[in-house]
Amino acid sequence: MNDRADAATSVIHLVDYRAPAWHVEHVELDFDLGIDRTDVVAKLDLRRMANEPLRLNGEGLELLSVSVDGRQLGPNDYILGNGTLEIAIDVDRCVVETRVGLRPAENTALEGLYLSGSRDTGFLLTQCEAEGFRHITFFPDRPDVLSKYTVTLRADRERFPVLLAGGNPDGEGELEGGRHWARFVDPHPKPSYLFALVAGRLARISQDYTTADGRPVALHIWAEADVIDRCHYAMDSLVRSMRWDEETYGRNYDLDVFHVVATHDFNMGAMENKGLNIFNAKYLLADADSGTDDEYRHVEAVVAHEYFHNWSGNRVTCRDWFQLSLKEGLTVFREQSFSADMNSAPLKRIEDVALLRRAQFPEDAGPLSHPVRPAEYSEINNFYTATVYEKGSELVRMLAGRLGKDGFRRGMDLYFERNDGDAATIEDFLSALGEANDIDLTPYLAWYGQAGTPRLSASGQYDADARRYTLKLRQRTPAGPGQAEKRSLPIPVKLALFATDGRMLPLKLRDGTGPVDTELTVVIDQAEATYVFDDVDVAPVPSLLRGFSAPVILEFDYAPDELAVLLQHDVDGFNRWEAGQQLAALAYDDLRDGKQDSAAVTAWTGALATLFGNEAIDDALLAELLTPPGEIELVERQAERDPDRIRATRKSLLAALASRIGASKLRQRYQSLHARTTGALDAQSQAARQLKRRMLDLIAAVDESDARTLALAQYNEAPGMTDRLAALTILATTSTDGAAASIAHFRERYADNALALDKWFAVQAQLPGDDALARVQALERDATFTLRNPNRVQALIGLFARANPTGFHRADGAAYRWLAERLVTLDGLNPQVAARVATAFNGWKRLEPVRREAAHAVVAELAGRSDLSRDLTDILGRVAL
Ligand code: 0A1
Ligand code: ZN
Repeated sequence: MNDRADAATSVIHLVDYRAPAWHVEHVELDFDLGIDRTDVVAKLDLRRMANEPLRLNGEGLELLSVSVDGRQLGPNDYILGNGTLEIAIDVDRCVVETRVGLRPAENTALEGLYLSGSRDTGFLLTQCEAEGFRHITFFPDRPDVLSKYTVTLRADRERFPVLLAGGNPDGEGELEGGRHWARFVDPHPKPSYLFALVAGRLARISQDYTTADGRPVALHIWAEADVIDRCHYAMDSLVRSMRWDEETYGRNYDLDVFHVVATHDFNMGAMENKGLNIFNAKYLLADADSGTDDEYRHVEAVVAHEYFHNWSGNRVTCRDWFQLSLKEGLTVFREQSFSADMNSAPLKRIEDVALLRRAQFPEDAGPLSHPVRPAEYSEINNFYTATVYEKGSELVRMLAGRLGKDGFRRGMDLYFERNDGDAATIEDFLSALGEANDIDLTPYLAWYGQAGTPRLSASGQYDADARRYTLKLRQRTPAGPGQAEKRSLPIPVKLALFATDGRMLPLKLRDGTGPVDTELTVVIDQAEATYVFDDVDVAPVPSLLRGFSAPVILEFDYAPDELAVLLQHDVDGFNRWEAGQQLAALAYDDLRDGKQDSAAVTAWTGALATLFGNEAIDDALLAELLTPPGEIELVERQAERDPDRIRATRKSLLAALASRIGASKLRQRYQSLHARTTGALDAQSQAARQLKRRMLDLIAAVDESDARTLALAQYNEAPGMTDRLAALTILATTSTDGAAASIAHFRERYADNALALDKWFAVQAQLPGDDALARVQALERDATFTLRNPNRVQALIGLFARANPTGFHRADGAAYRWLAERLVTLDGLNPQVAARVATAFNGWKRLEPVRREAAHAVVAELAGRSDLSRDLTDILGRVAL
């Protein structure tokens, strides 16, 4: 487990890819499980593919013995070191058997085999993606080595009554001394990163399922007894996901059992291990008393995501880790489509694009910027990024849009058929999609290799005499780390033209083919392109990039009134919201610059005040429309960032909106929503809660004491967590001292609920202002705080650093220095989590000068250390550049 900096400099390049020299056709694993000590025997059935010695990966393993075809090797028969075991072998087929010892209870990195929970009651589990399997046994730990697995687990029956591994069950029985065994056979060849086992005391809920092609499947969700009742929504989501993949992609599940396990100790969201998905409890548990509406949607989405990996990731896997987005971008796209089908499609699109802008755009604009398919890496764990996942999904969405629904399905069928049971590349994906449709998609490959968010600038000109509208588009991608010159990309721009009265105009594109419609998509694949529309009656307002048809930053010099037209009338729910966001941003700039009579402020607040009274708009969309860009998005738009100023200006923006609508109307709306609030989970009830929350925020912007009165009543009467947490947040943000009683009450009420306690830490970690750091330091001393639990670390330290701009970016740099100390301690326990938290330093170069200097000093000092993990060293090295 010792990754310390010796390996920090080794960089792996995509162009160096070579096929594996040895295949493992079959692997037999035998585990003798114990918390302090686990022994693993691995028998690898090997076949030579190239004339090279056998090199197996293995890290942190105590090697007990090794044999080749039954012959024990002595220490001179192999080379052990630097994370590999090398054996010279002169036959083409052989069986290599190794025996190793592991120490699960000492594994705080949560990679390989580790203990979740306490020694007395916790359970053992594994996490192998990306390179965790080498912490379990010696193996060619790379995704293009696919093998059939037979796994036998042995353990004390009392301490480990439940024994699980991926694949189908293949027998179980008693052993001497109160021990027992269970065996699992997986008929589908898989890479080592998809291996998993779980052992311990776990409760379960179960459901029978029959696939569309007639296979009966036993579905089991496992969790510790105190939380098993909170797994029913996950089961419901699983069944819906399985049906959806059958109906939408014709993909059926392919084993007799499907296990899902919840753990509180997990570095990421969840993991798609074949037949044995393992979830961070945060994304599996949901109950009315402690789960928010957002969390229900996340559970639904993550359950679907992991299930969909069974085809996009497991049956067709990645040739190497550079292709990570092949499975992740595609699976995020599938998951997003599923959620859109289950909920409201336009709202889902708004949520996804907002996330892309909040997480991926900043990543792509700073020193950690990398292509969706990186060309090199030193630590693959650091590439499970918003770029690989979210931007990767946007690329699949563009391809799907280009092919249309039926064409995309044809392409996906061919992709699965051709690559089933294999390790594939992005090229394989594009060629299958293209060939199934007789379309050359290779130009889209450029999107995968080029980092940075492209800028698309547009300008329009109307000639009233000629009744002609001319639209000019230009594209440019800014230079980034290691990529100075950028190519032009194919950018699909879905567009419509509106008259100022809200009518959509027919689009007669000169030289265009196809019937005249009110919406069409043009693809600009050069630096510049011009489109001429004939027979245009009136000067139009263009609605561009509808549905966010490409992951770019659109620059169009809209007048405030034009944006107001789109905000009022655009039928594309996403673009309607987008027009409001653009308009709010213009209003924000005016307020920041102290402009008294701002046309943008008037247009924005006026349009929203009108929409506020429009009964035809549903509550959820209205709530979104009434939300201006958040502090993080606003920070991104500024050349030099001063978080205090951004926060203050955003507050005045909210105040302007609230006064325009009027406090009494806001209050009335709040009250009528409140009167019909229940804890019900249907879309309408959720939308009502969301809008109610908006009302409270807006009321707080003009009358804090009124907002506090309403929030206190809401906190006390809340039928569920969504209302309770929203009220607590308002109380704590408007007066932390005044919220002390509610904060203490919440802590007491949820003392035994780890996920609810995380929310308690999270709310307080995000409270703005000068005393934020002291508050976070006090919270660190709470008896329930620990650096050993990733969720707790993210709730307090991660959110403080990433989601509390005024608190973290103190001008005196004290929070930067504090974070640096925590990172060093955390790194000694869990390098992956330390590296993730450290990405909070990503944007330091664009801070205003005083903060920039303070951040730079801390980052440079940290980056200069030689005692940190490869994970953290890699992030710091890139951030410091
Ligand atoms: N493949 C998982 C994400 C994941 C990646 C790495 C992990 O451990 C380091 C764990 C999970 C997914 O996309 O859901
Ligand atoms: Zn995934």
